[in-house]
Amino acid sequence: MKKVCLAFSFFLVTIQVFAEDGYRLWLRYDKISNAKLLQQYRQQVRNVYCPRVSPTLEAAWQELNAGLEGLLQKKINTGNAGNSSLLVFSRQHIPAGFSMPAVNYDSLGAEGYAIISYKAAAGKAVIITGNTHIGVLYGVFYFLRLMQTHQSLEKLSVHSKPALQHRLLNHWDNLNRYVERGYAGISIFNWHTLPDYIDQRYIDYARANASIGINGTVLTNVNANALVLTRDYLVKVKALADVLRPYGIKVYLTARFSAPIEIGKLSTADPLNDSVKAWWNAKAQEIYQLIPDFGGFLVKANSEGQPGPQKYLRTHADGANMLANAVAPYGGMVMWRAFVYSNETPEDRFKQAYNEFKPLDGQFSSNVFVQVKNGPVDFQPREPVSPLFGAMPKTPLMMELQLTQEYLGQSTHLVYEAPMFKEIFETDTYRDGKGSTVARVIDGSLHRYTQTGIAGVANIGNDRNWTGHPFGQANWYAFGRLAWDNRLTAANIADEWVRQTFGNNIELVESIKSIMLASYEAMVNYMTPLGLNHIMGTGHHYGPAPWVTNAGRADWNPVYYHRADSTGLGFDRTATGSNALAQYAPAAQQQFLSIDSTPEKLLLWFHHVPWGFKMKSGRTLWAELCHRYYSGVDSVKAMHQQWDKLAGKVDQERFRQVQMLLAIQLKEAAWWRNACLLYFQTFSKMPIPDGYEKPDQALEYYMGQRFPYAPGNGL
Ligand code: BDP
Repeated sequence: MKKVCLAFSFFLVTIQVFAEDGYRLWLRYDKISNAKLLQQYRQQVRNVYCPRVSPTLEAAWQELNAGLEGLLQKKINTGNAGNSSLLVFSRQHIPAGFSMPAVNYDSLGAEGYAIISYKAAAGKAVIITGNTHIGVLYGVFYFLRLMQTHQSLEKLSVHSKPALQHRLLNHWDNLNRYVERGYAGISIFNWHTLPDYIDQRYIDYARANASIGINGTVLTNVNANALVLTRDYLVKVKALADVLRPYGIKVYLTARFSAPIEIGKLSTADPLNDSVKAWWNAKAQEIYQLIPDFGGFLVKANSEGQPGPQKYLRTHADGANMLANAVAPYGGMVMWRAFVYSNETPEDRFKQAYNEFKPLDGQFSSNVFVQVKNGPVDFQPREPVSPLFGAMPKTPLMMELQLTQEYLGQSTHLVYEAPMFKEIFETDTYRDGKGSTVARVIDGSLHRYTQTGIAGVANIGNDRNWTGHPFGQANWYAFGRLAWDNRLTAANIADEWVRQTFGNNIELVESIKSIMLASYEAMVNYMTPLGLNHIMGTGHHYGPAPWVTNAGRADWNPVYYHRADSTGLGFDRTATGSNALAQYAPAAQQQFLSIDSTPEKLLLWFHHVPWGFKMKSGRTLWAELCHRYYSGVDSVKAMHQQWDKLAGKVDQERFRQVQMLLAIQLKEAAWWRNACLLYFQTFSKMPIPDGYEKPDQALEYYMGQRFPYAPGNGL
């Protein structure tokens, strides 16, 4: 008997392992675990009326059907408008003679939805509706989320529309499928087998994105390859566009500025040259013939070696407008990146994007976005916000966030990014008085932008679970949810995600949430506390290397950023230093003017602080630095212990995966702490305070580490 049981349980485990490989993301639709609730839901959702009059409503029906069958474990009957308890239709298809409950369609815009409970002749019913079919699909995902997170379906009265118009993923995927800063396998876009082979993953990718409201995707790397603009590739792009379209997702491509030379055989890419303009116009026409709703181009120009208009002594506006004119007749747009800095310019790198773009405000065509990274340098664990936010009232700014954790532990560290996104959104730029938050710049309410948007650099690859680390999925999820509604809290979003991804057991939910919510600050502490930044390894950006002085250019060296010397630590960006502070609005500058007034979490971004300076805790800067590094590692220890307690409550496969990854994170957190403190100690000349476990290796050991095959950094 025992043997049979063992064999049986082995069999079960095998099934389980298969089922919980993370592929289903947050769209798992497993049977409602609470018997009473299941009973209620079954009574509430009987017949469904959903006329499948378009590919989008077909997708809505498919999702609803799969979702409900999974959650309720019963066959779903289709009904008519009179006898159904769930009705799904758009404003154009209100059934004849149907007495509609009050829906404020005018408040829903082009993508919003309403979900309303009402009393029908046949009993209680719910309608999911919107002005458009895509609005309805979003509503269906919302409804399924309510059930997956065990919410009540009674008295629903939801009206929701997105805060931003363009909610995009940016894939940094190359045509050879290598993903720049990708830590989850190779690209999901298989250019070799497209257009004839449509991987199920494309459809599941579309579903996942639609479920969180993402409505656009840039398929290719910002370090662009012109080949994607050739006919051979465009037919492949069209195949992807066709798959994504029913889910409301437009495709975009990166445009290599020198494409007219590389694939067009012209001798120049000068944006004011007539043949160049004609080439791009013809290219746009060719693209739109294949893909009538093509979104447009994303461009990295004159940045890190990418070609651009400055080679021809033209401005970024000249370059952007030329491309914008080419796509304008078809309703396309151009996202022109502000991530520019030059090694020929001796100016503080922090200041360069602002110096370059601020003077161009007002010169861009109306279908151009300037796309700005959240901070002035480069996706560091914690950055102040870019001074461009609020400084370009006449130019819609699109914010670029990084979901792939290039500088945040890549895909071995559990770091939930929503608290960071929220911190960025809530920062006050003071550009138009108090309350001029970054969120209000981006959602256009501050300067009445004519178009609004946000982009997240994707963390997706062809790993079975999409993101490498199972918790990387939460960052993709949180990005979409916040792009839709930036008022959601990091805790709300974590709650939703955990319930859908791991289950609704309250103890489990609370404990995973607390791990997630502690993780961002923990990572900042063990990597770059107090406003340190850019002290990672060269090239691959893996691990600590604050000692590096020999990178290709001055502003790639960690020493450029931390400026440690015998007197102290940090970069003076006040008037006595680079005066980058002057780029912020006066009221925003105020808080950073003196060491005392600067929030400690950003201190070393703005000040060179003496080692002996007394911090708010009463500790010296050096002792505080030690304290932060040690507490960061302690937090990871606590996260690890909390996770261990979930044994048996999380499926075995994901439990083990996360457990092993947390062990790596703990090891690497201690590595960051030890390497950084030993290095900075060579300047502070102060001991690591008593009571702290001492580094187990000497500085030379850490400095001698090499990682030639660390992922994410080119082929
Ligand atoms: C940096 C990445 C580099 C990207 C660049 C960019 O290290 O791979 O190409 O940003 O955003 O963070 O263009």
